[in-house]
Order: sequence, then structure tokens, then C-alpha cells
Amino acid sequence: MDQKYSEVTQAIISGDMAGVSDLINQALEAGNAPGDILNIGMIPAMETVGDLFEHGEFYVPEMLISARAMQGGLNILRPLLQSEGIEPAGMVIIGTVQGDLHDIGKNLVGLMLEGVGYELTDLGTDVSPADFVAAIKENPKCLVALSALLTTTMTSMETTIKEIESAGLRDQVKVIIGGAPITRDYAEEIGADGYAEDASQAVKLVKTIM
Ligand code: B1M
Repeated sequence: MDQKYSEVTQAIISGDMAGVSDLINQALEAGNAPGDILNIGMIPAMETVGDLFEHGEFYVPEMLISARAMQGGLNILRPLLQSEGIEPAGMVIIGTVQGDLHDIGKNLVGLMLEGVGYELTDLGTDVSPADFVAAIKENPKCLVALSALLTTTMTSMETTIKEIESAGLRDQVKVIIGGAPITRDYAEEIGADGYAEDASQAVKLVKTIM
């Protein structure tokens, strides 16, 4: 692996935000593709942080500091991963479901969708079913994308779909779900219209469904 990518990985793990920015800028100047910096250098860092947390070597504050360094890096790559001047291909309402504060994956999915021309309404994290319903009422021709990172919050996806049904909106919108604990089987079980494993799969899925 290119030394630069592993340096980016290490800087994110240690939460060195300034270092992450410098290394990403250097990698870009050296001609490395933004997508490679993201996929080879950055995403594996969060996997390692998760492992360190699981093994009791990292606690929530360290996880948070690494996540901030990751977000800082994403902010640099954001404009480069998005193409400009594309006609909106449709509207996507995205959010992390109720009880869940993880947003890096959700932001990546959103960024990739914007990059291929979808208009995005990002409701943020810890989004209640009622807030999803309210947003759908404002944008009835949208696709709804739900993200969850915790086994304890993935059940909020089912609650959200049920609330969309109760509001009489289920026939109008497609709902897709994703996030680390989510599986295709779970998506089928709760009546979602689709599941994507990662951000690029999410783009393909949205294109197919819309
Ligand atoms: Co938390 N956390 N966390 N955390 N955290 C995990 C998820 C965990 C797996 C760590 C571990 O134990 N190994 C674990 C969950 C265990 C479980 O549920 N089984 C965990 C835990 C336990 C917790 C707390 C409960 C810890 C505590 O307080 N004791 C707590 C919960 C807070 C809450 O949400 N209520 C907590 C808090 C946090 C921080 C706030 C410190 C921070 C989040 C900061 C932020 O997001 N702004 C954090 C972090 C950073 C992580 C890890 C380390 C990294 C997550 C991440 O950003 N990954 C994570 C461990 C891990 O994932 N290995 C962990 C990188 C990101 C690019 O991947 O989000 O998976 P991901 O997104 C991917 C795909 O999943 C997919 O595409 C993305 C890009 O390819 N995807 C979609 C995501 N959404 C999609 C939607 C789609 C389609 C695809 O369509 C709609």
C-alpha cells in the first residue's frame, strides 16, 4: 500500500486533524485520486477505531476525536468527490434514525448521491419517525434513505417505515436502508424497498429504484 495512505489512516486513528488535512492535501498534490484516499486511506481507519473500541483500547472520547479527524478529511474531499453543474436527478431525504448519532457513513452516502446529481435533504442524526414523515410531506416525490449503526437503533428503521405507512405515504415513496449492522434480509423483513452495503452501492440502488 502507498505509504501516504497508511499515514492518513494513522493520523485519523490518532485524531490528528491538522495532520490528516496536511497528508490529504499532499496526497492530492501528488496526484492521488480522491476516491482512493477515501477508500484506501480513510475508511479503514474507522474500522480500526471500532476494533480498538471493542477491545477496550479506545473509549468514546478517542472514538469521537478520530471521527472529527475523519470528518475534517471528508470536508477536504467533498468538493472533489462531487461533480458540479449536474441537473438534479431526483430528491433524496436522508437521515440517521432515532437514537443513533453516527453520521459519517450517512454523510458519505449523501455526498456520493449529490455527486451524481441527486438533490439532498439531510435531516441529520437521531431523526424521529415523525420528522421523516414531515419531510416526506414537504417533498412527496422523494426517496427516503435511512442509516443506522447500532444494533439497538436499527429497529427504529422499522418504526419509521410503519409511521410512513400510518401517515398514508408508503405508496408514494421508496425507502432504502443501510449501515454496518444492516443486512438484505433485515431490509426485506421490515419491508424496505432496498438495501445497500456501502455508499457506491447506495448510488447504484437509488439510480435503479428512482
Ligand atoms: Co460508535 N459504535 N458508538 N461512535 N462507532 C460503532 C458503530 C461500534 C460498531 C463500535 C464497536 O463496538 N466496534 C458500536 C456498535 C455496536 C453495536 O451496535 N453492535 C458502537 C457503539 C457501541 C457506540 C456507543 C453506544 C458507545 C457508547 O457510548 N458506549 C455510542 C452510541 C451513540 C449513539 O449513537 N447513540 C457510540 C458513539 C460513537 C461516536 C459518537 C463516538 C462516534 C460517531 C461520530 C459520528 O458519526 N459523527 C462513533 C464511531 C466513530 C464509531 C465507529 C468507530 C466508526 C463508525 C464510522 O463512522 N464508520 C464504529 C465502528 C465501526 O463502524 N467499525 C462504531 C465509517 C463509515 C464510513 O462507515 O458508518 O458503516 P459506516 O457507513 C458505511 C456503510 O455502513 C454504509 O455506507 C457507508 C459508507 O460506505 N451505510 C449506508 C451507512 N449508512 C447507509 C445508508 C444507506 C446505504 C449504506 O442507505 C440509506
